[in-house]
Amino acid sequence: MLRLFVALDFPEDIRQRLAGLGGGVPGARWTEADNLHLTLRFIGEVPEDQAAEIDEALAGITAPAFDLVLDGVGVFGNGRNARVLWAGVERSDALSHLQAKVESALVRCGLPAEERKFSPHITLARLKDAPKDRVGRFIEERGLFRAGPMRIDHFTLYRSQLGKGAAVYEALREYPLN
Ligand code: 2AM
Repeated sequence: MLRLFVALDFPEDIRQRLAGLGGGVPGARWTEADNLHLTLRFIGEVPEDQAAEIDEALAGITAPAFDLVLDGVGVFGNGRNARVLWAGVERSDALSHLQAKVESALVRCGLPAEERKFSPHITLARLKDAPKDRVGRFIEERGLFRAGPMRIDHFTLYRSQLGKGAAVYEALREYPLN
């Protein structure tokens, strides 16, 4: 079985800037610079023959390349249940278009449709018992964060391997946008 997801990756300088946002929140586990990405679709565990079908379906996607701007930071969950600190993106029809194409390609491969609304974000940290005031201060202080525009000219199929520490992500294949 392979644990898969589809994501956008970012150039080194952008990843360094995102990683540079980290710090100052007790109970936060920060994503390493190399692991920062924007998930288009989490697939989960699939057998190898289905993974091959998924690869083929993703390779068949045609969608235009586009420019993306990263904009602001936020949190999923609130109060004592704050779970994830993230960086956001400016609204992008091209991004939504690509995500919809990925979604329908995967449904055609027999995966169940994603029920949750697409809310594009880059996970900066996972939180456990983070003090509310420190989370609030992080968001205030980093609220003006912006990066880009950057050219998005491919998307990537990743394998995730869970272990003792942070998950290890391996790029299996890149699919060009035209
Ligand atoms: P997250 O960063 O918001 O947690 C690899 O795990 C990627 O897939 C992560 O970016 C994660 O998003 C995303 N993802 C979406 N749904 C998931 C799920 N049910 N389990 C694990 N990861 C999921």
